[in-house]
Amino acid sequence: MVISHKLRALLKTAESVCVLTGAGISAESGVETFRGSKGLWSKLKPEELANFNAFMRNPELVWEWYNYRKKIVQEVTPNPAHYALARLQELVKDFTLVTQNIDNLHIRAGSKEVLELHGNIERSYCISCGKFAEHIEVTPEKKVPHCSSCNGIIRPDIVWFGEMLPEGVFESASDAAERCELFLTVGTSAVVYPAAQLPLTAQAHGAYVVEINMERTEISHRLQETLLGKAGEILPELLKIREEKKE
Ligand code: BJW
Ligand code: ZN
Repeated sequence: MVISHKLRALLKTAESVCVLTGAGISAESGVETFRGSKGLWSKLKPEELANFNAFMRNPELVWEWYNYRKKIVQEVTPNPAHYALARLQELVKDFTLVTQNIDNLHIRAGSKEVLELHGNIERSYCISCGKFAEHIEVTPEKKVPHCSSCNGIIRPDIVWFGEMLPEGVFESASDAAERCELFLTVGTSAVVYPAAQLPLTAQAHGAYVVEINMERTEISHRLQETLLGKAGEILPELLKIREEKKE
């Protein structure tokens, strides 16, 4: 992998960095991505599981699906890519981590104030009164959890297609993209909006935008650099360059 002089220089000097992550950053932890021949959606149809109408039609099925995935993400551990970003945050004055992932792995790796665009699988809330649910349990006997206050149906706190992102979160991510000097887009196919807009916003405001992915994506041709390879190998390399700055 060749790291350009420009990126090396920015890694040493940038005081404002914004990073967007997607499912690919957790692939090396053992969490399946969505798209691609081995992705979750090569086997399952998102329109049957990842929208509100599908949930209302068959909440039992949707809960079974999220419960299964919740178990997986609880069993896996963060990988060197997650840890590299948590460490980078300590070295950069203005650092913003924006994730599309719902797997909680950035927080478990020690990242702070993560902007979660698409929710978090560890949380859930009542569709009637909006109250967050504490310890929900889905069992063969109790397949759909209900609210302890109003008995409404509880849903996972995940942003499905056609739903608005959590209030203020995308706005904070856009602000960070607009003011950063260096923007990294890591392990995302960049096809889901508005998240995929962030690298382009950063670029329009003068940032140097670098993509880290196993393959080129929909937006590669518009960015300054694409580093092809595993996030768990490339991000620790980039971190090393930042850490060398101190010597
Ligand atoms: C590695 C690697 C390694 C592998 N190292 N890399 C036209 C029709 C209908 C809707 C729309 C439309 N145009 C736009 C829309 C809106 C829609 C949208 O964008 N749709 C497009 C797909 C067309 N967006 C929305 O609906 C959003 N809301 C919205 O816009 O609100 C306004 C609005 C309201 C009302 C009406 C209309 C608009 C909400 C989007 C929510 C997305 N939620 C999901 C599902 C969660 C459910 C679940 O988890 O079960 O979030 S979609 C799914 O995709 C998930 C992800 O966060 C998201 C992004 O995927 P990501 O992270 O990029 O993963 P992959 O798998 O795609 O890519 C992985 C990449 O990693 C690959 O490139 C690999 O190469 C790479 N990789 N290993 C580095 N080791
Ligand atoms: Zn309720």
